[in-house]
Amino acid sequence: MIKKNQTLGEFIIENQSEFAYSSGELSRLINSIRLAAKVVNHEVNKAGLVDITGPVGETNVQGEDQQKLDVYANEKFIQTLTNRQIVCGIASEEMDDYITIAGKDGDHQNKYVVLMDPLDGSSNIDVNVSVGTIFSIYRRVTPVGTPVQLEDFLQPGNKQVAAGYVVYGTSTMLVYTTGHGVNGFTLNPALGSWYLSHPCMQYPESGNIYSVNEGNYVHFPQGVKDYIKYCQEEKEDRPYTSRYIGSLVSDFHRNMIKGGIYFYPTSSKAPNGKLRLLYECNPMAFIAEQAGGKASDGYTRILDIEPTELHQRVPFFCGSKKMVEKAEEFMAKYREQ
Ligand code: P6P
Repeated sequence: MIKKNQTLGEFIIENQSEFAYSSGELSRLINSIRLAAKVVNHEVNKAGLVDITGPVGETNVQGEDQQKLDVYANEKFIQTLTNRQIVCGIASEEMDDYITIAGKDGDHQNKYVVLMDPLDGSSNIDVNVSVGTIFSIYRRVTPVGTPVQLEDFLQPGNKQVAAGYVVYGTSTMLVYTTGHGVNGFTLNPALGSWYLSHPCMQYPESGNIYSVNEGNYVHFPQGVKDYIKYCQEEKEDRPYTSRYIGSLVSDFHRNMIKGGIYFYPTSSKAPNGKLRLLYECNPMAFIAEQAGGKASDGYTRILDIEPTELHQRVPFFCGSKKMVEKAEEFMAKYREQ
């Protein structure tokens, strides 16, 4: 039941039956994410005022400087998920390995694992550009009652039970899917409530925005170069508009509303692209497909890729279906047989 402006809490209760294995645990999981998102939003919004921006002096598993807000956001989501006794394991961009949560009696009865990028685009924090949180939720595959294992995290994206993102932008939004469409909730910071502002989000079938870091052009394979030139030529509905914020969540969110394609392809500098399969590409691909869009690595559906490592990277093309299919046509021309 979709009623515009209903609160997130009302929405979850009214749509409880849609959640896989609707034992209420997934609802409580989504509720815990909305609480953590509010807390992180508060810190993100005052980052310029207190000394929690800027590198913390350590680097994460990706070798990227850890901004203090990265560390803070990671801790807040872990704390909230652990306190609510809902998940049996968490993997994060900010942690080399996953963590196991034994549950209140140490009996490992919790059924869900969460994979997240707690603060994506964090290099934008100290220049006041929007950032985001991305999360992906699976039901564990190992027996309930035993400690969670790596295989509980290395599941293909088509097994996700829920996925979503928070965009800390001009307004703060939580956008998520449980496999029954995509709904966007806007935070009213004065009341601390999330309101259903964007029910049943759908990509326009095509669009005229392309989002890629063109500074990497010389390093792209010929198929990507040809597609970029296709976007730029004066023909049919082109040239398209180039929009690239450098924050996946923001570029994705704008393109889902206006129509467009985001791509972070393979290059000679980054043979597997930059984005991580498990906690960036899979959740965004689940949302994209639920909103009528498409997501691939240029050849293969993202959600069908069998993961091999927790932090593995994949090339990523995501957006309006017709635009992704056109990009794939150019990629196919040069595919080594
Ligand atoms: P580049 C942020 O670090 C991120 O993971 C995405 O949010 C963003 O789209 C991309 O990397 C930007 O990478 O190499 O273009 O600066």
